[in-house]
Amino acid sequence: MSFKRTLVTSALPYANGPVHIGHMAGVYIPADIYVRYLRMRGEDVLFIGGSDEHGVPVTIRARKEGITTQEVVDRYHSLIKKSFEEFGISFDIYSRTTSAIHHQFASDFFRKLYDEGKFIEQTTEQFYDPETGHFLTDRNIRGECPHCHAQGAYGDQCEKCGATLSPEELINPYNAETGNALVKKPTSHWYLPLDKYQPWLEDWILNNHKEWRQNVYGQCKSWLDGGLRPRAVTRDLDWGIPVPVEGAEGKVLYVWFDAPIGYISNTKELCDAHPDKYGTWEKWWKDQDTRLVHFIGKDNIVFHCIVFPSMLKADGSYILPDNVPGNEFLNLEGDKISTSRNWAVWLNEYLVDFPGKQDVLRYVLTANAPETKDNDFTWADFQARNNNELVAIYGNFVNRAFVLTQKYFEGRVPKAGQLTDYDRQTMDEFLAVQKQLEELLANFRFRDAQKEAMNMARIGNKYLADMEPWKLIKTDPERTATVLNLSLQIAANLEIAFRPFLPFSSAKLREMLCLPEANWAHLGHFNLMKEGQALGEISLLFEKLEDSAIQPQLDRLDRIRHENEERQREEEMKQWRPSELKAATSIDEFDKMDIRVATVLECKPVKKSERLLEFRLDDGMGGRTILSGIAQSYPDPSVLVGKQVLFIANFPPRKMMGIESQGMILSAVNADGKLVVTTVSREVKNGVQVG
Ligand code: B3M
Ligand code: ZN
Repeated sequence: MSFKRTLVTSALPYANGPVHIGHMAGVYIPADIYVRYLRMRGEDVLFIGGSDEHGVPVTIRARKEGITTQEVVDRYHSLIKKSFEEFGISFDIYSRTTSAIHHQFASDFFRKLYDEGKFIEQTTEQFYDPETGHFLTDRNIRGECPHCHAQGAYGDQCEKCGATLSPEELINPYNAETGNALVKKPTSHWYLPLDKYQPWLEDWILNNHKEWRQNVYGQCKSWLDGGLRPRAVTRDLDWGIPVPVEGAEGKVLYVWFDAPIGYISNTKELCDAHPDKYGTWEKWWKDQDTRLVHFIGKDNIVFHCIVFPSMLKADGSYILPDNVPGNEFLNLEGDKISTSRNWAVWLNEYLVDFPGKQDVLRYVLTANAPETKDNDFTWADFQARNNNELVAIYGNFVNRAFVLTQKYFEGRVPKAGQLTDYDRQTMDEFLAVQKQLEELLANFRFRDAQKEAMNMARIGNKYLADMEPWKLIKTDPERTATVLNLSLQIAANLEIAFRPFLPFSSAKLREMLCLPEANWAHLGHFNLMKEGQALGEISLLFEKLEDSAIQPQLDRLDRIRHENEERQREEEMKQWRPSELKAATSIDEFDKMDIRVATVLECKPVKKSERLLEFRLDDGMGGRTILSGIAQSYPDPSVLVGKQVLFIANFPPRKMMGIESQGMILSAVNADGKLVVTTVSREVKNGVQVG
């Protein structure tokens, strides 16, 4: 199918925190590369972005920071918008879902489906906090996990054992924020009957979009195979777009209902403001000649491939996405990126530490784009890619071509003479790589595409190294002129090829080369630089990054890791509740245990064991050795030396790691899981019994 125009959207980030490298690698950089590429090809394209300002995450943030929800979204919307601008994410519009236009548009969208009877209304029992008068969302409900009995499991998941939960399954559910016990109360909501759209979705996706990325297609298939059920599109909340139906007070549109409509309302906002430039919004959303592409992360796949298309289909007047390039996740130094745990590289902070180095981050994130599987960002890789690729290949080539031209030809593009076979071969190689590059870009394979752009720079580098103009100049100035002419032509081509990926460096290079306006159609031409034309001022495209620039980043992450461990400990202590009493026992049973007191003479880790400590005890009976699995709780075991401890003296000896253990030292298991050795409150004789 051929299209007249392309409408590109990128997921609307929640305005509950700044943007981090995971968002950039998964969504915004790939979308931006694609859009820049299409624009350079002269295609009609719109790039829509905006902040997602409704939903529970922003309200949680507001309560945490003690400010109003509006203040939260205002703060983060500006911060996010600024970061996108600073990193050259070239939206045609970046708006927000609290805008009046969006509220009206989303409200009308709902109302039309409501009037046409596209929703079903259902009453269900939901958890309610009688003290605050609020219904609670799954995430705001906590309680005891029915599987592992950990305290503080969430209404949707237990973080201890990983089980997926529904709030009904929690034992003693309570309001996560107030701690109040919850009751069930009936409430009615509107549902989009996704089951009705199932056959249509199956045909549309499974039969007609086999070309979608495997991860996206696969997720859709598993949702469809599992059978779709009606999905609530309203919520009991006081933050959001009011449900435009009489008697629905206190209810708002579900955030995942209004947010994707934000793509449309933002398009409308743009088109209404500049009708001459962009035409009508309907042209972009209702004309079959428009191709719609959604850039998203993997957690958003179901909403963009199943829920939103069903909403559009229910309305009936909209086009549907042609492709949904969904990415997997980017990790940071081996751990999942997390806003709440501050485990991220934030864009605003990055620019403070690496001012002007937007393209380095863009490059590294694209090189590690999680296109087919989760991927990892590490600072070591960041440094290596900067030094070994951007500096050593691309930057080095451009710099040499430039410096040599200045040195031998007074900074003017030298005249090209007769081309040799090797020159032609170099150009052919370049053209072959270009073909690859274009194919990869068209297929959303940006990571490999960028590799090909770097391969173009490699071709230039190799050409210079093979031709050795610095030697050639002594014997053959004319041939040197040709070599440098071709090198400068290659440099001009690199400016074009890298422009979608590294827009800032390309702008810099364009200025250095004094390159006249060039677009994608000029790529592959080796006459872009005119003979005799003066070059501009030289500057370095990229700079080497020393270890001293990277170390502070690693130190910061270490600090955060430590803080998180501390916080998790505190959280566990807070959530702790005593375990249930064991079944009744008797004094006779207890009497069988021979518990005594001993003084710790020596206490040291057992070699090759992460768990075991070896105790040498004065038990008043000639001494004994006991091994105890508490090493994790005592990083410095010497603190136990001299303490009087309780131990079971009549366990049969047991060999572990080649050492015989003669009994068991008693420890209390603290709320954070750490073991604390028990001791006596006043000195007693070693060997006395406890009873
Ligand atoms: N705000 C979720 C997210 O940021 C959501 C995307 C909305 S796209 C319409 O991952
Ligand atoms: Zn559990």
